[in-house]
Amino acid sequence: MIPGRGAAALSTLTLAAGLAAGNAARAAAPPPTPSALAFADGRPGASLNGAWHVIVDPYDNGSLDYRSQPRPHGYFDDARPRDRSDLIEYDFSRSPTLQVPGDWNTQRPDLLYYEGIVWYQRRFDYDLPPSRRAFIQFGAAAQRATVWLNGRRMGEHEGGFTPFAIELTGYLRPRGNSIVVKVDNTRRADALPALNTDWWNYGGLTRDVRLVSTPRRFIREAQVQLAPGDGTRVRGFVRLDGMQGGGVPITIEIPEARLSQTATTDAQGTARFEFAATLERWSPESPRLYDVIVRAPGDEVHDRVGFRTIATRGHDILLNGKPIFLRGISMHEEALGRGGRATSRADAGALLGLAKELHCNFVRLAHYPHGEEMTRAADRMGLLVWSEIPVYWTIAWSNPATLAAARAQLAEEIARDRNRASVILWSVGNETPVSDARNRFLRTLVDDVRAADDTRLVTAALEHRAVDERTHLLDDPLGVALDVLGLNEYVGWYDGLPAKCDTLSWRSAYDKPIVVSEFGADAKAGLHGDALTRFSEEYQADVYRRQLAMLGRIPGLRGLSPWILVDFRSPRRPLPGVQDGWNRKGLVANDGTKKQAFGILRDAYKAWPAPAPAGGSR
Ligand code: GCB
Repeated sequence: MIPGRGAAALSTLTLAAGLAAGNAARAAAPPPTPSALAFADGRPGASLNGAWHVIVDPYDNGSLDYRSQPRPHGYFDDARPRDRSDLIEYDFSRSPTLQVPGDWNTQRPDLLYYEGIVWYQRRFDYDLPPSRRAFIQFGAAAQRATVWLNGRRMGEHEGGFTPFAIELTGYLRPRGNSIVVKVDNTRRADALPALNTDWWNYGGLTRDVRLVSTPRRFIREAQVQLAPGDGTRVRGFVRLDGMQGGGVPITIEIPEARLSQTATTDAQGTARFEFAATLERWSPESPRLYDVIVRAPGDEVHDRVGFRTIATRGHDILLNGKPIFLRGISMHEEALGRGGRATSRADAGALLGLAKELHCNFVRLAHYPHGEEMTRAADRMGLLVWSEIPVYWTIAWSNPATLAAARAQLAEEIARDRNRASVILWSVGNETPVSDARNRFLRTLVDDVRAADDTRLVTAALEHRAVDERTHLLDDPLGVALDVLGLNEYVGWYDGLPAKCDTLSWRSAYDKPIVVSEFGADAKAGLHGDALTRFSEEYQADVYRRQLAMLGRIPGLRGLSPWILVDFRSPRRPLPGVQDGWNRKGLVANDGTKKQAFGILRDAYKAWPAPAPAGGSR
């Protein structure tokens, strides 16, 4: 981000032009069906976490020969020399190992800033009964992966934050399987994220890898949620894989509520259902989860599901029909204390535990889908979630392949978390510069969300513009398509000094709830000065104090998620002795040290006023 960019980004588009652009040329075909298996963790199989051999391959030597032509095999297979004269210039079995799940950057000092290709390999045994199918499921491979099993190329995946599965049925051996994964985190202008971000581009098999065994016909996906409305009806669908013809009976059970309902699949293998139910509502104060069991002949899956409704009315966000104010914080998926990607339930618990200490009821999981441990922990801990895909800053808005990749990531994110009560907001972009091409792109994503999931709201983190020295206006044309307007602003840091907060007024072109999705200031823990000393804890604390006073003057403010919970690694931040490669806007340093501003936000949230009556504005 550049100083003052928020205030200077004057849009030349009128609202009407933006609308027209949004309506034109929307993508007609639905995005591809995600490959990941819902409920994979509860199925038989084997974890493939642990030590994998790796070959670091900056020149793509595994795929290309010295003329940069594809090798016949196209990859580093698990070859060994046939005799002592045979020339093979690599050997997985004698190569070092890296832990999976985990980014490669923080496991080896020489890989800290490495961007490129790493080949992962491991061996495993798995005796698959003849009546069953097998899949390998990756929680995430950052940023793209190609997978070979026993010398055969099985599939590939693009997008570093969402799960995918590849079917291995028919190719597994009971003993001595060798799996090779080429993982490539090279940044590309047409990818998501693109070339420029303010976080580190961690590479690797960053989430769990699991071998999953299913019956021939199995439950691939199911949504069981409260239907929008008065919260008295459960609605959803169950999709089978391996169908021949329709008419398969499905049962949906919620034993603790003594509910058991049936439905029947259509010719495509999908059963839709809706039934009346009296269920205790999930909320941050009472994050009640029920066991839900879905059965099809020969298969059953279990989930822990919370039931709540979320809607907007005028400026209000209504959780279970009642206005709620989102007391939030933004966070990256970086492990507290250790740095690098958060990978475990304990990592998720530590980060969200800090949010609870702040008296938050809301977290913004920036700027890409975080691991499933995070949203499951949010379900258990009673934290509402904003979830987003890395459509960040400037991307290739006019490139159809980029749009396809964004749609695929969004579909995969929704499919993974469609039963998480905590997730209330799908965000389609962050600080994206207004243009016709961008509006078309983002409107397509909004349409996709609406087609895939009517039990959550759509948002985006938008910029604003200065009408004059004392007035800022939120009128991004995308606002017309969103339910909730995210607003990023850095008054007091990139935009003037902290005292600017005291005199600024805000206007919005929309009668919709606003969530200030970012504000903040850098402070190095332990660096002290006065309230005008950049990078001191006092400066950051002053920005928080003045921002909190100013926010009450934003019309329709219904939540905030200041930037950010914990300092995070960013190559855009070189200031020696202060940043040293870290964005220091955390309320907490990566070693867990709390800065002064942590206490200011915690106290403000603890005493936060009750929300205004429905329909009113604060
Ligand atoms: C922003 C971005 C966020 C940056 C932050 C900053 O507006 O959305 O990704 O890290 O500003 O610190 O500049």
